[in-house]
Amino acid sequence: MKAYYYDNLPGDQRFPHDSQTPLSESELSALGVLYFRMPELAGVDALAAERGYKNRDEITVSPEKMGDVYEAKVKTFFDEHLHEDEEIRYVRGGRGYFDVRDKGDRWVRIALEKDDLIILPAGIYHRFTTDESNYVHAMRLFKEEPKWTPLNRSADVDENPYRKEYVGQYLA
Ligand code: KMT
Ligand code: NI
Repeated sequence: MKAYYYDNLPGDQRFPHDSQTPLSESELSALGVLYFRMPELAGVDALAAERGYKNRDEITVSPEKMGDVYEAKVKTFFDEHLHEDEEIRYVRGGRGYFDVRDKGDRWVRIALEKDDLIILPAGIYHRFTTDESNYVHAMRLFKEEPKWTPLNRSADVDENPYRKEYVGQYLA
């Protein structure tokens, strides 16, 4: 895992966009974003049990798996959104970038690779993309019924109760 400010320069979303300004794990946790290195699945099972997770699935985001819809999917994942539930993502292979907003509404890029696990709190604005390798295999963990419909950023979603709770807890 490596976290840094996104450079906001033009160019494919899958490029690193590394501004060379890193963030530490504690800076991430101040935004409610928790990182764990998980070389063993048993560690994930324990974390999931402790936090009340009941469901999980696995997804491979790649042109081989997704075919013609790959490019469209990757663009959709990169639309800024939030979820009304905490989300855990555990990378099993390949690489991906989760971008989250910081207190000043700047994009922070979190580069994940195999055995990296991240917890994004409910209500945080974020987006996802593969990197230039166009391949990531990830486990997605859900608390209950997958209530992880992406709510794209808008003035309305800014007023969503889960958003307001997140802002009150982490950005106030
Ligand atoms: C999300 O919430 O944006 C995603 O789950 C992206 C795909 S998981 C690698
Ligand atoms: Ni999401």
